[in-house]
Amino acid sequence: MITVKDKPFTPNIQVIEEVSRQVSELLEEYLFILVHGGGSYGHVVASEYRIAEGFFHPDQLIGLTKVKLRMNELTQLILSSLASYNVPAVPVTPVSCLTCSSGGLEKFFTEPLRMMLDLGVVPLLPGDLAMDRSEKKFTIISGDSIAAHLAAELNAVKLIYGTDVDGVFTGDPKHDSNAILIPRLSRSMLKSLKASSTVSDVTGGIFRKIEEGFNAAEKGIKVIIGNLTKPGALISIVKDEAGVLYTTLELG
Ligand code: IP8
Repeated sequence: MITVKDKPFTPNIQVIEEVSRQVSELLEEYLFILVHGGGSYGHVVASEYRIAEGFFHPDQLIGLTKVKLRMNELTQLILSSLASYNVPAVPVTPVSCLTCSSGGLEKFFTEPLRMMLDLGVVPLLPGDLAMDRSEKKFTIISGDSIAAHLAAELNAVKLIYGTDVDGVFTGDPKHDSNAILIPRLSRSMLKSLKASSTVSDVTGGIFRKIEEGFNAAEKGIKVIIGNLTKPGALISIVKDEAGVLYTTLELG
């Protein structure tokens, strides 16, 4: 939702601004950690250098730099927008405070985040490259994984995944007019959904959100996948207001 996915390096400024505005309004009552993905920034470069596959050639190393350059650009745009709405956000770089093993998140040093939250500061984290303890040596850690991990570790009440459609559908709502929104999604429904999907993200697109989301839901967190391109949607979802469509992950 924060980038134009089929146009490399193109932000969706209007959406970034509207979400920033809503965060600033909600900050009077709620604490937030904001996590953003790679959109049409990080994924383009990560896939060019095959970073998510791990280390297999020294020519990939400059790809690490290029992924950071592009992700920093996107983080900077979001940070500027948050600052313009007076949101006290501080960017936190995941590659410096977490490690992975075989592509999965292994350890996260969350102390600085807890201290920021205590102070009313909003940590802003991107999906990132990460050092990997296995023979992979490095990998890409999705913002979706980071968000689910932090939600569980910091006892969040809600984990909200923002996207540009109303939630999870039976098909791709952008190409299939018969696709219907699934208001409550259970794990058992996932398999048939996967069979009908095409995914371009190096980290697995919507299914990553769903799978990571279920891990958080198992720890008692309410997990929602909703359309944050709609003005006011974040406020409605945070406050459980009626009238907004989304998907909730349901256990069992
Ligand atoms: O879009 C991936 O984050 P995601 C970040 O949340 C990079 O999967 C660096 C491609």
